[in-house]
Amino acid sequence: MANFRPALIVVDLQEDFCPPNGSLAVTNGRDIAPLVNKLLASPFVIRIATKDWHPHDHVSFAANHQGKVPFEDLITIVNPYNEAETYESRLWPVHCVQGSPGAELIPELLTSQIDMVLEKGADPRIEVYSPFYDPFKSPRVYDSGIVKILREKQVTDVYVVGLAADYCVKNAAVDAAKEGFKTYLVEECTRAVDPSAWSECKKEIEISGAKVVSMDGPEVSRLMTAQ
Ligand code: VGL
Ligand code: ZN
Repeated sequence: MANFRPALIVVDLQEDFCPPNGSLAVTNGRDIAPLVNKLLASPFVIRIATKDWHPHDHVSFAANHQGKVPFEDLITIVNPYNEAETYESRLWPVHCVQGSPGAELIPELLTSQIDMVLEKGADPRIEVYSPFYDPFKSPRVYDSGIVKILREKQVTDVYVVGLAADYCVKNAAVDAAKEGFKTYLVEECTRAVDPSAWSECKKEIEISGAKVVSMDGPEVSRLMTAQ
């Protein structure tokens, strides 16, 4: 396996996305930690954790829009540099406010095995689910630089885990595939905000070229035996 250089991206495994107290708790979100830790022990070229990292006045908080209901209502996000470019985005409870306890990575995660933490969502004007870049085509408002990091490390394969499956994890996997990495979303290491829509969501992920794989499958076993 001369040319197998895997990277792991642990997306938003933060208190606010986990029971019992998270403001945007994903059902059973905390339960993925032991399996994520197991993956972290594999010989990845680089292990990156991302954090959702919002200011109080973030556009995705329903509380910042009069009369809007979290989880239900949508808002139109406009490219601040190109008002012709817009997208619809869901509104959420206040979550992952910069420096708050809810924005902390959960203590169950073996952070000593993580090489780098990337924060996203700091621009109050736009919603960014992907740890790669925002959904705008031109000009792009946010770019984390993760593609450069992965290329510098000559990464070939990207494994994506974390929360939430149907938002940030999905967007991370889709963008990794779009950038040409062989991409795997490890299903046991994620949970969805809306589990009833997960099978439909998986299809969308696979259309992008990323594969939804199992902890017991060959893509993960290969990690344990690779060097
Ligand atoms: C996320 C909703 C809002 C996520 C972040 O990490 O999936 N979901 N902000
Ligand atoms: Zn967020």
